[in-house]
Amino acid sequence: YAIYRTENLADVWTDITETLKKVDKLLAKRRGNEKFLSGAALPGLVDYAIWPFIERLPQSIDIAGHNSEEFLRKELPAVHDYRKQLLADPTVQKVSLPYEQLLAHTREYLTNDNPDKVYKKGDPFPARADPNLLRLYNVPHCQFCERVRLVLAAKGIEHEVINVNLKDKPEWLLDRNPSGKVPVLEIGPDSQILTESLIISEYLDEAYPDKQRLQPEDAFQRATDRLFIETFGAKNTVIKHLYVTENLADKWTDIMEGLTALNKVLSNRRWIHKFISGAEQPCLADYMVWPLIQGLVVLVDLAGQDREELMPKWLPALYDYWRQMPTDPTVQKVCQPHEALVARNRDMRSKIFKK
Ligand SMILES: N[C@@H](CCC(=O)N[C@@H](CS)C(=O)NCC(=O)O)C(=O)O
Repeated sequence: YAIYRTENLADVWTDITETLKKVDKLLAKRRGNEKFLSGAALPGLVDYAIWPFIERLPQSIDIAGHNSEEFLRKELPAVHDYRKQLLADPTVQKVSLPYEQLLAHTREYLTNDNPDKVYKKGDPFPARADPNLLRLYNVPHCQFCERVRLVLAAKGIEHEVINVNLKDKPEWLLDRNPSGKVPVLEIGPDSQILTESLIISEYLDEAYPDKQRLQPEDAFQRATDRLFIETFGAKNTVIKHLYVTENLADKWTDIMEGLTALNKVLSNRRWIHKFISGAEQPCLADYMVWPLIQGLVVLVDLAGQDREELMPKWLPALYDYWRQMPTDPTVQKVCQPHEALVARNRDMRSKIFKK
């Protein structure tokens, strides 16, 4: 039962092995030299009553990250041999699931049972129940992960999300992206890996051409969109103040200079369109800059500025766009409302600047 009760099986591995060895001893004693517990040539009621437990027993070993086949052979000889006999029984073959399937079901149950789980160092790798399902390694409040989630939602691409703790990273995240950054996308049965939010987003748009296209057909327009996304990202240094500046009001002149530059980049690109796409729906470029723009307005609020007074006058492009994007159903589905973001960032800042 450890698998259902203990988040980090490595912590209780000694208890698990001790319990398993006791089971092995008990089984060896009861069975003697017989094939089955019934003492007969065929399994009896006692065997069928015990089998479901023996059948599931290796799961705790595999889910704890060890190799159950090897462990059973070396450490639990009675269980290993008894399993071999029972697995040869036609009734067991008819009724029981193959072990790999049983394990996959349990792993799926353990993962899906707790979609809010945040994986950290030492946590066993959550097995991919369906290798054809895309998997996104994610941090809910990360702007770059939000880019990818927007694209997945806008295109309606099925996927699963594994949340990770960036302060205490699981080893298997570092295996997948040695820089330790999210987002990371894991693709197909060969577990191909892609990193970098913009690259992942472009890949998704191209790999799923039957779903709504988010990039322009024209190569030059695609290139200028990319240039815009990269320029906006590179110029967005002002956001660092959220994390490094305790008193934002003190730095307001610097912050305002940064915001004005970004307002200019946006107004140069957007003209009078609702969205950067120029169409009725946002495009990939919108989904790439939107998470960054949300952060900028949070910064204005947390600096104690009167947003409704300041922005329409001095940062009109950012303001208008900030009001426009939440009309998009994908943004409504994926993004947190502004007030929630402000509260989260205030909370984060109070932890950073706690004396
Ligand atoms: N250029 C990357 C940036 C990703 C990034 O910086 N992610 C942050 C979270 S918002 C991260 O994983 N930080 C963890 C670290 O640097 O150790 C992208 O666009 O995907």
